[in-house]
Amino acid sequence: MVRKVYFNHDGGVDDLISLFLLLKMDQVELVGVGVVDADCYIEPAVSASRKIINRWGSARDKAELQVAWSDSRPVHQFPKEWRLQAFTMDALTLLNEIKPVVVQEAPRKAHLELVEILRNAEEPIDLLFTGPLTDLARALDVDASIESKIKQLYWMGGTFLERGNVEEPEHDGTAEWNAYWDPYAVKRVWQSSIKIHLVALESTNLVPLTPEVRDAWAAQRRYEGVDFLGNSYACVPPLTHFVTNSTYFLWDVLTTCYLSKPELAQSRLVYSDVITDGPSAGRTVLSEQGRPVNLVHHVDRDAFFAYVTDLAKK
Ligand code: AGV
Ligand code: CA
Repeated sequence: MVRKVYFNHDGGVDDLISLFLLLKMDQVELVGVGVVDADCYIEPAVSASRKIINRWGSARDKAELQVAWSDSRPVHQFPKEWRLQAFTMDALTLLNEIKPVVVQEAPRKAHLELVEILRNAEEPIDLLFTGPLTDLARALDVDASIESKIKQLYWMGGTFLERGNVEEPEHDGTAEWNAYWDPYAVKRVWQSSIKIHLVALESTNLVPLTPEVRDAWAAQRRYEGVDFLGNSYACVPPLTHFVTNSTYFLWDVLTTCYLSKPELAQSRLVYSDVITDGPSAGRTVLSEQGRPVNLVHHVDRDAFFAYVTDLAKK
């Protein structure tokens, strides 16, 4: 059975690898891609997205799938060093070999494009968000009736651990970055009745990029897609001695793989809320009065990496 999926991302290495893997999944049909100016610079991130679809998309993808620019703005901006990685991705030889790039940009801003896609949908669509939730929050504000067209939301974001991954002045370190970038958007989406799968730091902490993973990909670089994985993850620092603020995990790739293969991971129902202001801005908290979310808290690490590598070989 083919599933229709809308993908909204923010141009990081693992966001763009997620797009690549979605195109490799037989059971997924992408119906739209939106790019947010968050953990990237939007121009190279839109460009790299179009090139990835141009190289690995089906004939239908190349003719019909469009990439929309978001004009959503941060409450808290990402560090520039991380945002610059999109330029390296866009310049990889694998993305610049095939010309012309026929994949089009969408005619509307990303959140309005999402409204349009959902309004025109004959059946409910799955949403995959691997950056901040701002475009979804804004789409719901434009037309709340689109909720009925959303099957489920898969979001990389949040954590209920004491330690998040934000290390910024005036913050207490309890938040995850996608939630911190726009906590109000999380609050808005939490107020909806959309079914939410939360791929939080509980599970993504189990899938760091390591030198062993890199070596395994290097050994299989004769497969074009595995070479793409290896070159892409060459842009970011692995876990060697201990976890630092820049250590890279496969956050978004885990979220993308959970969408198509939930048996890789374990989840449980929790009730949650989000703090929007003050030193804990962006922190997701457990609360009996909160809304239900399916928290993905564990993953079979080896099965996950095997699945990613197998998809890339296809
Ligand atoms: O918080 C994880 C999110 C994911 O969507 N992003 C990166 C992934 O795309 C922000 C982020 C947290 N730590 C980072 C991040 C780091 N060390 N480098 C780049 N981005
Ligand atoms: Ca991301």
